[in-house]
Amino acid sequence: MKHFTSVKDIPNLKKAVEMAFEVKKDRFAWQHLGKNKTMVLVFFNSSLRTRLSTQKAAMNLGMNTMVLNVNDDGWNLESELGSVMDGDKPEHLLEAIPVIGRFCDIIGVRSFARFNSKEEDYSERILSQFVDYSGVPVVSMEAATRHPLQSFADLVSIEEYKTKTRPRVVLTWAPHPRALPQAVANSFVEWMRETDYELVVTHPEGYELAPEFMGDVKVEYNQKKAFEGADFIYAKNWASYSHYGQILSRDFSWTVNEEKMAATNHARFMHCLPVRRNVVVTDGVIDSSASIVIEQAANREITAQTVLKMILEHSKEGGKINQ
Ligand code: SN0
Repeated sequence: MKHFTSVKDIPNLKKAVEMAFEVKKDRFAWQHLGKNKTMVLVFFNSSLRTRLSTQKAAMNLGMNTMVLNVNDDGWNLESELGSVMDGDKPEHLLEAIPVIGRFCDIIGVRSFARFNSKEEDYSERILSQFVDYSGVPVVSMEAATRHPLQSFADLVSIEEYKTKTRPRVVLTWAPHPRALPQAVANSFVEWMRETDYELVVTHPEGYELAPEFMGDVKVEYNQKKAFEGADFIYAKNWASYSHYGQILSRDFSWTVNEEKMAATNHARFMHCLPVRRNVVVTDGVIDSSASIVIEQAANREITAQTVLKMILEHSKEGGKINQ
């Protein structure tokens, strides 16, 4: 694997999950792989888990890490091709990206959907520019339409906690005060479709995810029905895709609460975090023993390390890494 921008980059997902469990058993067993190698983490947006887990993962492999918070520390970067740069952006990604690439062996990049236009976000312009111009492997740390490092940790968490081979996994929309990207939800669906789990997505009308992510996945508009018999409840807000970037509902009747969890098959509660308590999920649920959100977050280190390990191993086998 050279780049990691979606589940499609993983040659064998079953093997990757097995590898994640190997890594979890002894995360310091591959320190030699990253010796004298450097990862740069580029953030266009805020981060807590991704920042810490990815750095920790790189360090577990013996790598050095450098972090660039573009909005705070760097030049304001232009991404549009052909733009006349007489505004407030002094540097273009066309220079910034290859320069960053000269100082490292792997780049991680976080660049959320900007909600200016669906076409712009869904073209993944920024992420693609990193892949095209950096000259080194690129790891998505959440791009406009996907958050694959999160989804890999979600999958490993479900594998850890499932009590049957084919659990019923329910992705539920939940209310939120801000318009959030579809990336986590898109990616979760994309990864779950690679398994043989029973996947159900529930949301109010108008919140349908992009068809290329949903395929033939079942949508159940009645949240109560969707929860029946569920083994995992994954809550997440996203803004509308059809009415792109808009908030169509703030309906608190979609908040995940104790009563709804009681209708499930003793389901585990999941969320990628950060989570708005008593908006997305009640204190009663997230503080209960059903909640695995902290373990899920802890698995971010494990799966990020698995991804970096795969990239380093690929480069060792002759795939080009810096110089
Ligand atoms: C991001 C999102 O894509 O939904 C990152 C999730 C890993 N979430 C937020 O930006 C939440 C911000 C908020 O105001 O609650």
